[in-house]
Amino acid sequence: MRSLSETPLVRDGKSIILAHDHGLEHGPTAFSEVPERLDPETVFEMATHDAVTGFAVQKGLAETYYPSYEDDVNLLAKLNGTSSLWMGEPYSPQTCSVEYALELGADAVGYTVYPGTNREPEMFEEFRSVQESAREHDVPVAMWSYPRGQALKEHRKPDVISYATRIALELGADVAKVKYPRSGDAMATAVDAAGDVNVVLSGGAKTSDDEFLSLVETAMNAGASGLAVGRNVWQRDNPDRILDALEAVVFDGATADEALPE
Ligand code: FBP
Repeated sequence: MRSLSETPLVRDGKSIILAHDHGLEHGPTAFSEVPERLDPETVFEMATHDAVTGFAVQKGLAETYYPSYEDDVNLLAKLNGTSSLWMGEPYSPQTCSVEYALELGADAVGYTVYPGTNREPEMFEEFRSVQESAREHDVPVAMWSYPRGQALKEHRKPDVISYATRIALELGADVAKVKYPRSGDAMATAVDAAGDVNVVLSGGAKTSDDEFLSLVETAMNAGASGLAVGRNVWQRDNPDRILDALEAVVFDGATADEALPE
């Protein structure tokens, strides 16, 4: 089995995954302030930035647009997803197999699991089959580990997030993508709970340059291996500017202040 560091998803042990599955997960309103980005090609272009080690999209976008970008972009095929029209218990059905993702040229695969929901058993079982196929084909697996469900009042509680990273380790993921547990100390605990699994920070709703880069700096100081970010990049007017700054913070250890151009 290849180690994660031998794959293109990681550079010097770190990753910046650009996520662009929001057309499915959140719907076209996610693009209302940047309507030109409804055209997936505009975001594929962003993924050619040097900072981006993986580009997470659903198979429909990969089928249509990835052939023009396969030399410049590392594809992380998202293998399940759900729309915000679904009002039932959180659940993310499988939309693509590992084998089909590889046919599309995927360098890595990603899968959302919602621990704590009534459908956790099904999701664990479905992740089992994805993880085992990924091992068979020697392709890394990133788990979007997002605890949800009626018993959870607070999705970002420190204990909940360290449980989320631990679940990624226990179920055999290579990367755990988690929401920020509200402090650097809690992030460090979540990183410890993950053992040798790389923990990446989920970007969240768009915030100011300062606020976002400081959050990334705190997460990196806490031992995170980078981030998987969507809206905080492609909802910005100047995505290259924030990608340059993220590259400096994640790969070069710059502070948020150092990374932000005047
Ligand atoms: P953001 O950086 O925009 O939060 O994207 C990360 C991500 O995990 C996406 O892959 C996914 O579409 C979205 O967040 C899910 O967000 P939520 O859990 O809030 O629906």
